[in-house]
Amino acid sequence: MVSQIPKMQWAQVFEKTGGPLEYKQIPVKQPGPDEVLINIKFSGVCHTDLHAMNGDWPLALKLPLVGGHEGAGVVVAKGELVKDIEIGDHAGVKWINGSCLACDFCQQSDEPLCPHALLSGYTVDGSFQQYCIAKAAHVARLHKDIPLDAVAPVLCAGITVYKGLKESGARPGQTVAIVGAGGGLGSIAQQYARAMGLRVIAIDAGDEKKKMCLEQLGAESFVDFSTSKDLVKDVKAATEDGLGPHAVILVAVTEKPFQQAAEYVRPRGVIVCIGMPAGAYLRAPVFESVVKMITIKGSYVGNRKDTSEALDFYRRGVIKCPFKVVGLSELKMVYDKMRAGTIAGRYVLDTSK
Ligand code: 8ID
Ligand code: ZN
Ligand code: ZN
Repeated sequence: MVSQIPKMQWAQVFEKTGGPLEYKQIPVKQPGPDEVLINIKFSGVCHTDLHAMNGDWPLALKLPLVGGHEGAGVVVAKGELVKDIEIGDHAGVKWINGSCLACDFCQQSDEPLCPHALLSGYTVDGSFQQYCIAKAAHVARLHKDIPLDAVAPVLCAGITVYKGLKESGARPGQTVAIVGAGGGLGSIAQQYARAMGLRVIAIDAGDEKKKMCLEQLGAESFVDFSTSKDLVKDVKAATEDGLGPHAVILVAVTEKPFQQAAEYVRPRGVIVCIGMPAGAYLRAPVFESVVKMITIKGSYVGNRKDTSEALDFYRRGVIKCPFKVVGLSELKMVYDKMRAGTIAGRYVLDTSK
């Protein structure tokens, strides 16, 4: 098996924040004692990867860097301490590449909060390469009956929105507004919300995303933020009693919707912030926040249990992620479309092209 692993591989690399991206050959690395080497077949492209290349966040990244954290593939090598995953198994590289497993947060299965967490495609090289290393304890276990292209977006977008929906506390029959509904996280969020018995108001822009949300993803209504004259009024009006949604899942990449949500969320409602626009601040009127008893919180990816649960929803066939496959060589084109906000759903890269 090991002899089939090449010495060199194709990867998308950038040397400094701001780019440019270079599609080139780099060496394949050997896994450490507690690591696996995964032959990545497909990798989703998350807006986080673009934030990383732009240097949008106040968190240092590894340079030069191979981005990517929605990588699905096959285990081809493993370190001597790895006992519970075998060569030939299917596995996924997610944002949390590894964590210390010993700190206060890791002890409570809150490993995204681990101060020593390794982040795929950010502090360690990620899945925009053909052979990627990850800590065995954290790789997602993928059943062999799951197609590797379709499942890739679940490895970040799916886990994150599933966790965010749980954090919202919304119960079956209640209504959730998904802000940024036509993007990668937003489109999958509608599917998880439906599978969890929630009613969905989708908020985004343009006819392509509107059609996708209403006809494919199960939203009951769509509010176009680019044409609405009074967004707060339109979102409230989309609920039967006009009192607004019980929860708001913010997955947009601009600041404005983070300032608006408190105005349309229902009294006792919960606003879950997931998108991370560069330099953005939250703002909510104190008076309304108090008298409406609003909760505003952040939600950050998911732990290993959220991962297996999110994958289980997918495996049971109740989640369909809209995705388009292009070659790994075409990442720059995907980033151009992402910057323009014209991607409906997710792009998935085929690492063989
Ligand atoms: O763990 C986390 N918190 C986590 C995990 C994964 C991703 C957070 N994220 C973050 C990303 O870093 C990014 O900031 O979630 C955000 C969304 O990622 P994405 O879904 O991969 O991005 P996208 O596919 O570009 O979709 C964004 C959508 O937002 C819409 C756009 O039209 C697009 O469809 N949008 C914008 I820009 N402004 C909007 C507005 N005012 C809006 N939708 C509604 N109202
Ligand atoms: Zn992501
Ligand atoms: Zn830890």
